[in-house]
Amino acid sequence: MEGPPTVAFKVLLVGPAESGKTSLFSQFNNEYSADRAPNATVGVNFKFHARVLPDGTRCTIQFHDTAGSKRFESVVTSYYRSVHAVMVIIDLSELERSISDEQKLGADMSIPSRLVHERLASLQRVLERCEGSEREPPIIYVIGTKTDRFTPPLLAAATGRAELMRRAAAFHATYYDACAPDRTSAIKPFDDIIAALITEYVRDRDARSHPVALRPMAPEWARSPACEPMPLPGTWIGLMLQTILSIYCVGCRIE
Ligand SMILES: Nc1nc2c(ncn2[C@@H]2O[C@H](COP(=O)(O)OP(=O)(O)OP(=O)(O)O)[C@@H](O)[C@H]2O)c(=O)[nH]1
Ligand SMILES: [Mg+2]
Repeated sequence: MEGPPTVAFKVLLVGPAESGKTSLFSQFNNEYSADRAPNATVGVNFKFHARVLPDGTRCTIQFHDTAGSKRFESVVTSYYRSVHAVMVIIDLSELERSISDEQKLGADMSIPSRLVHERLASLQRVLERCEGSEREPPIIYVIGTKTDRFTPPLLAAATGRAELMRRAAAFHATYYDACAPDRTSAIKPFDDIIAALITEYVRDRDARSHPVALRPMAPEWARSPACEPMPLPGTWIGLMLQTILSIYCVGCRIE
């Protein structure tokens, strides 16, 4: 017997080495420990999360936590195939440190710092790698992390964060601030991405089962004189000719 359908979604966590991907993901998996930093990821680790819709449809979301180290780049690139969503994790404290170092060296601050420029270019590469994915373009979330390394007013003024938010908006990506020790901010992007994928799936499925959604006519329009059928002169002439012709034919058959 056929059971309720199952749908699967694939989500990729990407970002530079040590940006904090595994730490955020471990909060979402209830495995986070403040006393123990995670080991650097080797290749790709994945975990499944499941949700069941009210009609019994089972949604499986596969999260792939990738290594940021350059030596795994080619392995990670192959994981972009058939992806539905990508979470790009960027360390805000590293960006800010690099900006202030450049300021101290008297760099021209009207152009984005070298590291900000590099991180933004990596966002562009993420988009290019997503071409031909299952959902094109995939949902992209940009997450600026390690916000606990800023005091609140400094975070709002962070130039690296502002650049990142601007670029995320240009890519139609949603931006989040997060920090691994703060569970609420760490798990929010994961919960939101699951909700977005499921909402989109349900919307597409319902659109397929009701392909033409016509709006019912408002009662006042139906009563309006403009909607009364109009006797067209052409219609009357046609009817008269048809009647004469049928009388003639019947007459012929009687004789
Ligand atoms: N203060 C602070 N430290 C963090 C945060 N997130 C991660 N870290 C630290 O940053 C370091 C790297 O974190 P990971 O989660 O392993 O980073 P990753 O992106 O998974 O690194 P790779 O697996 O090598 O790509 C560890 O020492 C973490 O403890 C955060 O939000 N705040
Ligand atoms: Mg990792």
